[in-house]
Amino acid sequence: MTERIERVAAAANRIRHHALNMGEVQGQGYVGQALGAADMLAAVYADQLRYRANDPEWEGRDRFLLSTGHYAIGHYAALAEAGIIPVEELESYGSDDSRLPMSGMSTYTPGMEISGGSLGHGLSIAVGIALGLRHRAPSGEGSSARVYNFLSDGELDEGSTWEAAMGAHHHQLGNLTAMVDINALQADGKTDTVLRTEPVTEKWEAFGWYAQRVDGNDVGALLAAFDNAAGQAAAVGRPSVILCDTKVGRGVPLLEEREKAHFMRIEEHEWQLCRKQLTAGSNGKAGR
Ligand SMILES: Cc1ncc(C[n+]2csc(CCOP(=O)(O)OP(=O)(O)O)c2C)c(N)n1
Ligand SMILES: [Mg+2]
Repeated sequence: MTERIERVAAAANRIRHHALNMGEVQGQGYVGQALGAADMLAAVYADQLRYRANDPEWEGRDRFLLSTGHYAIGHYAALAEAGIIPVEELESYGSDDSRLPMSGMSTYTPGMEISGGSLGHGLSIAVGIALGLRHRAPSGEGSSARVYNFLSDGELDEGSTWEAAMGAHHHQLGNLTAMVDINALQADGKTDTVLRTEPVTEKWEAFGWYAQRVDGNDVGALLAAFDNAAGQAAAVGRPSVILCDTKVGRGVPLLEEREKAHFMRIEEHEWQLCRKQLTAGSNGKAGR
């Protein structure tokens, strides 16, 4: 397990560096979310997902659906880490004619399965894809591909998320795993001041899901949760959700302390400091 954790943590560290480099291109953006969710994204791309880097539309691939389109910066970093898009392309982020627009769009980017910016729709699409995969294989036995849906705590405000949750349970979608980034933040402020969604774990359980809540910045805890989900949920046809408490800006103290963290403006002279802080924090403990 130690080697596995180190490998994923090192990937998370690279994802964070990529995200800072991309953020600098625009001078602003959803950098805090990328840093906060880097461990979740690394756990998916460096440990869980079956994919072919040179054939992103390979039929047998696991599907990773980014419901939160504004997290695209973190997702692009993960796609580069996975070898699906070239690292050099990241510097085109948000520019005219780039394949990497500021909000994730499936028509532009290899490996971006959906256009998720209209929040609250990702889980419904994931349910449809998971059902489709079950029915689709020529043998009639269904595909063994899995569907991962990444959503945010803000999306738990949306009724459509809970309709989809009910549907997944009804259809016994053991091939579906949802991951919720609980960073306690939304565009309009702290999540508990916008709409109190707690107790979150109990809600998912009541909707029939196998729910686990973990520190989303602890790679070991994330991997253990994926292992539990595979063993206990998928086997009995139960959808599973991993509720991940994360810290916005994780790994860069300057950004962890920002008041306005949803969409950050970072001054020119601060980027180098951000990188230095990230490197200092990760020395000797890859990715953390
Ligand atoms: C259906 C819909 N309503 C509103 C918005 C505007 N919006 C963009 S990001 C955001 C915040 C959602 O919460 P969360 O994803 O938890 O925010 P973060 O953690 O990134 O701050 C909102 C309301 C949207 N994109 N889609
Ligand atoms: Mg949030």
